[in-house]
Amino acid sequence: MTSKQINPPPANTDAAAHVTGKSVYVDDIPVMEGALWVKVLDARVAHGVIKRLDIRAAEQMEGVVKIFTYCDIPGENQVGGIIPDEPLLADHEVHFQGQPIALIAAETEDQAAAALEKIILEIEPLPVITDPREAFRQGKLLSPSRTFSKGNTAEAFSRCAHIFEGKTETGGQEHLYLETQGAYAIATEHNSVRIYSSTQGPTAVQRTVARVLGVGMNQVEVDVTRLGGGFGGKEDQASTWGAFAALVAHVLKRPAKCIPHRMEDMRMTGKRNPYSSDFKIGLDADCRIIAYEATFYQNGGAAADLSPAILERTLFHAANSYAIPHVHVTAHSCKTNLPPNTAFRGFGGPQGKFVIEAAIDCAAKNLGVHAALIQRKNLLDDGYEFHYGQIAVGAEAKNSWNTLEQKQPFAAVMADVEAFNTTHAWQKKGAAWMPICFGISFTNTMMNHARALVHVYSDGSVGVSTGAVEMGQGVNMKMIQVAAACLGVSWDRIKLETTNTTRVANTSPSAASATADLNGKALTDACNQIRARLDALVKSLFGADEKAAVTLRDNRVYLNGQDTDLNWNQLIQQAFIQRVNLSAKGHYATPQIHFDKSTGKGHPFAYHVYGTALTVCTVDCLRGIYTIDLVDVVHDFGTSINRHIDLGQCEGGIVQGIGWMTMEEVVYNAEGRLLSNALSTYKIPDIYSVPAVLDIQFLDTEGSDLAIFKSKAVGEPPLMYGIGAFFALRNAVLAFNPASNIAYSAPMTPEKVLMGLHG
Ligand code: LUZ
Ligand code: MOS
Repeated sequence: MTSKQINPPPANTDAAAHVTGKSVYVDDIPVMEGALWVKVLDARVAHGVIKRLDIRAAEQMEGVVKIFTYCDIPGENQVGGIIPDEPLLADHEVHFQGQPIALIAAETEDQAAAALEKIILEIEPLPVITDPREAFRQGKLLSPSRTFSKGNTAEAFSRCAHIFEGKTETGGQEHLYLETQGAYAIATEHNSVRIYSSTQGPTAVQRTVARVLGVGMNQVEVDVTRLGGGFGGKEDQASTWGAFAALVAHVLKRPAKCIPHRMEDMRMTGKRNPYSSDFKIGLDADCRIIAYEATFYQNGGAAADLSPAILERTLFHAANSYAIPHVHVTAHSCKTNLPPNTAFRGFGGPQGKFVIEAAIDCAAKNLGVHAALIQRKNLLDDGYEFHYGQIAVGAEAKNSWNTLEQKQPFAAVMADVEAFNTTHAWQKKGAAWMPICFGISFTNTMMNHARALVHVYSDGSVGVSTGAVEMGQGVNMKMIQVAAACLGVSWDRIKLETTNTTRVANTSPSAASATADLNGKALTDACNQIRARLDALVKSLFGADEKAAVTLRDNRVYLNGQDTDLNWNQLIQQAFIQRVNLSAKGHYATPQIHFDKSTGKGHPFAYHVYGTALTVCTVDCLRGIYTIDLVDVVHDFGTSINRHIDLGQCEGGIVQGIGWMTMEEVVYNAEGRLLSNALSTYKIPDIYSVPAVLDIQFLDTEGSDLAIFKSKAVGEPPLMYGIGAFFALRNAVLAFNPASNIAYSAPMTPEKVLMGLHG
C-alpha cells in the first residue's frame, strides 16, 4: 500500500464546484413535469387542542391538488426514531409552535402559499412549559433519567478541603445549515418511491418513509448527493421533510418537492438542547479534584427525537479531560413545549463539559488562583478509568497541554494580560485554557458499523459507494484517498457516487465524527477483496509463485519490487477478459466496543480525541463589545490523511463553538414562540468574529488503529475549544469589575458582558 500520509494533501474534490456554483443540492435537481410543491401548515400555539381544522375553502383554491392531514397517512402517523412519540402531522393536540398539522400540495409554490391562508384552524390553548426545571417539577420527562457513577462522592466530599456548588445555563443553537431541510420525491413502479433528500441519515429517511407509507423499506429509495451543511440538524429531522414529499408523491403519483424557507425551517425544526445544570465540586488542599457531582436538566422540547442519546453523551463527557476519583452525574430529559431539540455537533458533550469547566472556574475564583492551574493539575493520563469504566489509552491530555505551554507559557500569557489590564482603564483582556477529550463512536454500540460497494469498470475507472454523506466535511475526498491507497491508483480514477440506500443499505447516519472511520474501514475491506483477486491474477500472468509480492502503485503493477510493464488499465482489461469479479461489498463493525446501560460501565468508544486551546479576548468596558484576539490550539489529529480538510474542520468547529458560547442566542417567549426567528434576530459568527489569530498546531501522535489510516476523527471535538471563549470573556469582565455577579450563563452576549461589567 502506498504512503497514507499525503503531503501536501489533495484539495477537497468538491472545492472547485462549490466556489463556481456547480455543486448540486436538492433544490438544484431539475424537477420532472407535473411536479407539485408542498407547503406545511404549522401550529402557532405551543400547546393546545385542535378544535377545528377546515380545509374546504383552501382545497378549492386554484392549483391546489390535495390537502393532507393525519387522516391521509396510509401507514403510521409516526416519525419518532428512538421513542415513538412524534406524529408526522398533529392529530388532536399540538405540543409546540411550528408543529406540522397539514400539507398543501399545489401546482406552484405561490398557489400552495395562498391556499395555506385559507385553512381555518382553531386551537384551544393549554398551559405552556418552556423551562426544563419547571417540566421536571411537573414530572414531564421524555425518557427515564440516567445516572453514571464512580466511587462514592458522598463519602469523598466529607474529606474535601474545599467544596463549591453552583448553577449553570447553556443556550440552544440554530444549526443554520446554508441549505435548509428539504426533499424531492418521485413515485416509481411497484408502489415505490425515490427520494432525493438533504439528510445525514439516508436510512433514517427510508425507515421513516416506509413506516409512514405502510410499505417495505425495499420500496423506498433515498439518494443523497451532498448537503449544504448538517451539523446534526439533519441526523434525525430530515426524515420529516422526506416523509412530507414522499407522502404527496406516493398518494398522488406525482413528483413532489418540499423545501421550507429559512424562517419556516428555523421555526419548525429543533436545535441544540439548552441545559440548566447544578454542580458540586470538592478539592483537596492541593487543588486536586476529589469529587464531582452534577445534575443536568436537558430541555428536550416536545418529543424525544435524539435527546435520550444526547443526554447519555452529556454523562460520558461530564468530567471532560480530568482524572477524578469520585463522580456522580445525573441527567433528566425534560419535556417542554418547544420544537423537539436534536443532535448538534458535539451531541450533548459540549453541554456536559461546560458545567465542569464552570465548576473548576468557580473553585479557582474562590481559591484565588487561575482556573488553568486547577485544570492542569487534574488532567488524566493513560490507564485512567473513566467514570463509565473505559481505561484511557493514548491519552494526549497532558501532552497537548504541555505542547501548548511551550508555545504559550502560562506565566507569559498572564503577564501580558495583566500588563495590558493595568495600563488600560476601559479595556480589559481575559485568558482561558480549554482542554478537550471526546469519545469517538456512536454511544449506541449497535450503530457502529458501515458498508461500502466498489466497482472497478472494465476501463479501469473506479466507482465507490459508501454510507457516508458528504456535507461539506470532506468525507468524499477522504474516501477517494482510501480507495486510491488500497488500489494503488491515482485519485482522478476514482469517483465517489451519491449515497444511496439501494447501493449501500442499513447505514448509520453520518454523525458522531465517526463517518470517515466507519465507512473508510468498510471501503478498505471492499478494496482489499478486489486487490486479493488482482494480486492472484498478476501472479498467474507472470507465473510467479504464491509468495511473490504484488504492489499496485501510481497506476502501475510491480512484482517483487520490479516494474512489470503492466499498468492498471491493462491489468483490469486482463481481469475482465479472464472473468475476474471486479466488484466487492465491504463491511466494518468497530471491534472492542461494548457498553452495559444497566450498570453504566463498559468500553463505549473506539478511542478518544484530545487537545488544548488557549483563548485570549479583549472587552470594551464602555460598550460591552469584545474581540476574540487569539485562539491557539494544539490538537490531536493522529496521523492526518488530509491536513487541509482536518484543519478546515478544526477551524470551523472552533468558530461554531465560539458562536454558541458568545453570540448565538435562541430565544423563545413564554408562549413558546421563537423570537430569534431570522438572520436579523439570530447572530452567527461571520468572518469578522473569527479570532484575529487562530493557530492550530498538529499534535502528531501515533493515532489509533481504529481510526482510518490512524487519522483521528475531527468533526465534533474542536467545537468544544469554543467554551474557552466564554471563560476568557468572563475573566475580562472580572478584571474590570471584580465584584461582578456575572453568572455561568451562556451565551456570553455583549448584552450580558455589559451587565456584568456594571452590575
Ligand atoms: N448520534 C448518535 C451522534 O446517534 N449517537 C451518538 O453517539 C452521536 N454522537 C455524536 C453525534 N451524533
Ligand atoms: Mo452529529 S451532532 O454528529 O449529527
